[in-house]
Amino acid sequence: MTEVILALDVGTRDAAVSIAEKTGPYLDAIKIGYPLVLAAGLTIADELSAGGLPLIADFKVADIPNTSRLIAEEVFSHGFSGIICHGFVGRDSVLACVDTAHDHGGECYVVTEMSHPGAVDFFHGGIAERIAALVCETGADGIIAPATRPERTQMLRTLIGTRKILSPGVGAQGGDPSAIAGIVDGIIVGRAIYESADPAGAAQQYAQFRSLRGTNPHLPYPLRE
Ligand code: FNU
Repeated sequence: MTEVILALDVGTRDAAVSIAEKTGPYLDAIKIGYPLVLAAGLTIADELSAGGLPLIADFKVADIPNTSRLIAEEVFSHGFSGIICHGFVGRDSVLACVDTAHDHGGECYVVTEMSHPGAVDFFHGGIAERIAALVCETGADGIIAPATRPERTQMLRTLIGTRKILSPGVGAQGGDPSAIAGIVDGIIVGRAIYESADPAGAAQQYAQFRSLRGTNPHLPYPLRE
């Protein structure tokens, strides 16, 4: 099943709780990061995780190993089940996040290539491929790869095998869920759900793509595993 992960980037605690409650039945996880945590405080994570859905911390951790470990410790003491870190910081920093996540029974996802247009400035030319190799070496649980470039995400799939791919960029950034859902383990959707006049209805629409997992026949790279 291709999971539906809500990127809950709203600016108040009340909006976050209200949208999480309305959309929860159609979601597999919720992802929060700087916008909500800086606005509402980290205790919003305890509150949302009490709702029962897995909660992913999108702080794109990119620091020295010790600071990365301190950030990850804080994350996992507030009910999160996963953390997102950057890969370009190198093996030791990624390992700090991976090891801390695993010490707490959680998961670590590494950004291999971002979804926005400017991501091509640095991630293309071999960097995303090197980060994917690092993901395999460090035992990270999966990658973040762009729904806006399904052919790149499919290429990354051949490098990481059955590790998970969570894919942002669906909806507001132009990514087509029917083009990406078949090659990833989860689509990450933010504004197209939380800015909708009917967030529950929008989440329900995206939930229809759950059944596409492993079905995308249109892309050139075969799955390695
Ligand atoms: P929406 N996000 C992203 N692209 O969009 N973590 C990346 O490459 C990446 C991310 C996050 O556009 C982004 O920060 F690594 O409203 C936001 O929280 O659907 C969400 O995914 C996309 O939100």
